Amino acid sequence: MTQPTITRRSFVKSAAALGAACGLGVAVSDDLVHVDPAHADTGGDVKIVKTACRACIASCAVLAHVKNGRVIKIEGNPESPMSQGGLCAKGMAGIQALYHPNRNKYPMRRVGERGQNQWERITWDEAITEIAEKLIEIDEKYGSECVAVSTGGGGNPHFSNVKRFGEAVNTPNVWEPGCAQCYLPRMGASQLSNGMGKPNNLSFADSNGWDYYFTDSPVDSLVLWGTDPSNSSVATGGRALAELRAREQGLKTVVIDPRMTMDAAKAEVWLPIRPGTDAALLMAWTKWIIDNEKYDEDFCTNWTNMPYIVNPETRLTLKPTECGLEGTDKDYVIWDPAEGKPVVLEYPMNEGVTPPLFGTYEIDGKQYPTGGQLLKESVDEFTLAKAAEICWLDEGQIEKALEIYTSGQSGIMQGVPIDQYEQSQQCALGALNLEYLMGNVQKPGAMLQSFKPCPARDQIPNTPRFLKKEKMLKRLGVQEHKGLLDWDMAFIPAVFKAMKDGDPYQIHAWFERSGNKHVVLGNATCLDEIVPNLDFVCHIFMYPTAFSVLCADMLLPSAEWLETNLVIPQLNAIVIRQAVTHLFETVEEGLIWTQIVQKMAEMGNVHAQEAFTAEGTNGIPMYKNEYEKQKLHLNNLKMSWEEAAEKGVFEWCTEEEYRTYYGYKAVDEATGKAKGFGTPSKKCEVYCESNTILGRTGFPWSQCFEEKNLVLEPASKDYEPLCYYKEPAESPLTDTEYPLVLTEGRLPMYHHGTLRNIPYLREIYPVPEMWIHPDDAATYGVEDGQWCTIASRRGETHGKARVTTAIAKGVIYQERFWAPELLDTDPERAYRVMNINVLTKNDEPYNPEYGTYTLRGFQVKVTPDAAAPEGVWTEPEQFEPWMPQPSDPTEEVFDYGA
Ligand SMILES: Nc1nc2c(c(=O)[nH]1)N[C@H]1C(S)=C(S)[C@@H](COP(=O)(O)OP(=O)(O)OC[C@H]3O[C@@H](n4cnc5c(=O)[nH]c(N)nc54)[C@H](O)[C@@H]3O)O[C@H]1N2
Ligand SMILES: Nc1nc2c(c(=O)[nH]1)N[C@H]1C(S)=C(S)[C@@H](COP(=O)(O)OP(=O)(O)OC[C@H]3O[C@@H](n4cnc5c(=O)[nH]c(N)nc54)[C@H](O)[C@@H]3O)O[C@H]1N2
Ligand code: SF4
Ligand SMILES: [Mo]
Repeated sequence: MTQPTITRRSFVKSAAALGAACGLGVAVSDDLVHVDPAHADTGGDVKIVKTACRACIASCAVLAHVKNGRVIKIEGNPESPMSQGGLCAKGMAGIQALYHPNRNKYPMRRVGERGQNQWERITWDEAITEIAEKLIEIDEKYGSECVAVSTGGGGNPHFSNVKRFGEAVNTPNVWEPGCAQCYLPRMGASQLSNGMGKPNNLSFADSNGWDYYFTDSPVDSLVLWGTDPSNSSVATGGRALAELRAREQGLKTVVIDPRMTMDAAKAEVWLPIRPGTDAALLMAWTKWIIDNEKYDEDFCTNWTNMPYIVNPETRLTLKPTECGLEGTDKDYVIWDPAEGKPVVLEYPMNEGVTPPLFGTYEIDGKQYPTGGQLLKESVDEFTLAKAAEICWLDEGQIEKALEIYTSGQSGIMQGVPIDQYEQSQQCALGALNLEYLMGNVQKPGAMLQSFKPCPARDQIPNTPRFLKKEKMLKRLGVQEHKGLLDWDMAFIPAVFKAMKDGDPYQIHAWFERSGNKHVVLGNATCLDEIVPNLDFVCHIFMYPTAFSVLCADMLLPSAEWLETNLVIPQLNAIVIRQAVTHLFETVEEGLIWTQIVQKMAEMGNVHAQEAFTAEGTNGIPMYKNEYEKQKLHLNNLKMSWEEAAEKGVFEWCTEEEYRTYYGYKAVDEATGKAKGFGTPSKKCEVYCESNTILGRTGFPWSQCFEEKNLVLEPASKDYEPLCYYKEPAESPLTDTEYPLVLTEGRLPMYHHGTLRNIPYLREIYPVPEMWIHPDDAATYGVEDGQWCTIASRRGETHGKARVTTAIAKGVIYQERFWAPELLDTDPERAYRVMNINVLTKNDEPYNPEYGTYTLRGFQVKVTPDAAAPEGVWTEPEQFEPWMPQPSDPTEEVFDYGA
């Protein structure tokens, strides 16, 4: 680092008392660390450092202007392949976040009771030693599975670090509030049904849909099915869509969303669907496409398992041995219409045979349907009229949308709402099946692509998997919800039950590394009953939140994005995030985990010692410092970190090499046949038997290091191979007490629970809007701009009404929010006062595959309030205490090696 730094003042080792107890909140005015409020503009040269934002998942490239060691300006880097120089308000707020007066500046230990907000500063050495001792004590007394570790999902580049930490301390109980509620269902369904690799799925907000970042993509139309790129990927996906629309040939869009989003305002068709009913509409689309023969017959016949014959008894594809044919259990059976008999499939297709997609055939006196036939029968009832009735839509508009989707090249982008209710896996399978029917796979202009993968890594995989089988089997909740095995995560409601009731064992410690868990977890008030049963809670974050004050015993200060390094693959380029400064005693989160494990190793913990060896970790040991870590990211590129950081943004292959299509047709040299897909049959599984097999055995995700082919007990009920529709458990059709359906959707100026302490962002959007249709507003006596109480069966909170026809009738929209300004005076209210997650559910029914609980599509009632909630800031001048206090860089706390 070339900037001047404040010298390290024995930060790490000194055990002397460092200061009196203090609170954390509105403006921490202790002067334990010197802060110079003067702006940096006092002469000197401006240096421009190439880095990348981390305020959401998109990682837009940034040019940071640095003067006298202080960041004075940030702007978008035009070399950025996905954002092309754009930045959103969250990114622009980077300086306010970095120099926020309430940064967690050094490790703190709680003094006084939880919730009293009294803290004392401790050294890093004290903190790490205390944690290591606790972990070893818990391991020896109760077993290491009694430690829970959680992280944040959305936008988290260090997701797998946390899992590596879990493995290093030998606990299977790692989890995060996204996962079953975000992306895993869409990703898992895609992996099970096409095996194209983890990133190849229908999510656009998670930076997929790569073909659409090139304006020459031959895409004619797109279906935005519950996704809102202009708000959820502002500078990347939102920008790319705007550019596709602006092309001469334009871009038609269909938006399926209870809200008139910015993208819906530009769409040909807006379908304001009732939240929680997407599966019904997906099934109606499937039926219409089959009935109107709009499917791609060639793709369906040759590259899906629609023609495969299914055994109704096993509910799996028929094996040759089950019908008197010669072959193995790895073979499949199709119907030969010319011969009028079943034959064993010769991959990819028997010469001269065109097997039927639909129909039921008699073999030895028994009836056997094809996979396609079962799909057809499953959607039989779902006429457009029926879907219109269930989903509160206009039948004609549904048909218009279908006509757009089925003429020309299209693609479905499926967003996060479908991951947030019971039918997560069903909706993901349903949408994938539409794309398989249309043959929208790996072709130019399609959503589902498997472009050339970048050899560098943005996540260091947790391939170590050095958890032993007996520990793996202690992972809470995965026996029933085996889809969680894909991400090596535990089932949140089971973890909370273990914390609260000690069932099946008591969790004793919780390490939480992200923002405000009270704002992102379903039914977040449940933490009140849980946390008192824990011996030790450690929170690792950049600022104090309600979770810090109400739950934590120790706070560790993590680095802001302008203080961190990362390698980020984007399309055919790599974007580098590099530390522009370093403040106080903050530490990059990945390295905090390393320090803890290293200390445990020093103390003689064998498992921790193994974490640093290739043998103990199945090949990828835990890195010891920042340099080792960056090397791990870059080693396949044979490039040094310095070289990469100097470039900032660079191509690792050309656009032509990157945009590879029809990979499934390429010849596999080993077999001389087409490569196909990554499923057992090498075909896209429209009849997703892999889902059923997952539920019965845990395959393909049940391997652990010790036992590669672990077979788990079956779940209590079969996982279904095809999408089905279930009315939401809390339903407006039957609920008279709570008549309105609630849903959520992203705000462009915040990321989950973050940034509510940023003055300029709060100025733009000070409190959450509660969208309500004018007819409902009239019914419940709500005026535009009026504060309201929203209540569910689990609690109540507040929002400020926006009366608008931009929301479907009968539906309420409000996004998560909290009030950091109340942390000092009333930390409970800080998270309860306007937080939708005091209303959401984390109880049954759960999605069978992943255990998804319900965050969207449940019932509420609305009543007008007499006054605004006390103490919530709304006026620009009120945010003054949070204005940035720039300060000089400090030396890194730990020795990062060279
Ligand atoms: N009601 C309702 N609830 C929801 C959702 C919803 O739509 N409605 N959405 C769900 C979804 S999709 C998700 S993904 C989850 C998100 O819930 P979380 O995953 O808990 O929230 P994130 O913001 O992703 O958490 C990541 C946090 O980590 C911080 N962070 C990033 N890098 C670092 C680092 O290096 N160190 C540390 N210590 N912190 C870092 C970020 O600032 C961010 O606050 O919420 C879920 N909850
Ligand atoms: N600014 C910002 N950007 C973010 C995030 C953030 O917190 N803030 N979070 C990141 C993360 S982790 C994620 S997962 C992505 C999510 O990004 P998206 O997938 O785009 O998700 P949302 O914007 O939450 O929801 C999309 C739309 O779904 C609509 N919707 C609500 N309920 C339903 C329903 O039942 N059916 C249908 N069809 N639509 C419904 C909402 O009105 C909303 O407009 O965003 C990422 N980007
Ligand atoms: S979209 Fe905004 S918050 Fe996300 S990385 Fe880009 S600038 Fe940062
Ligand atoms: Mo997410």
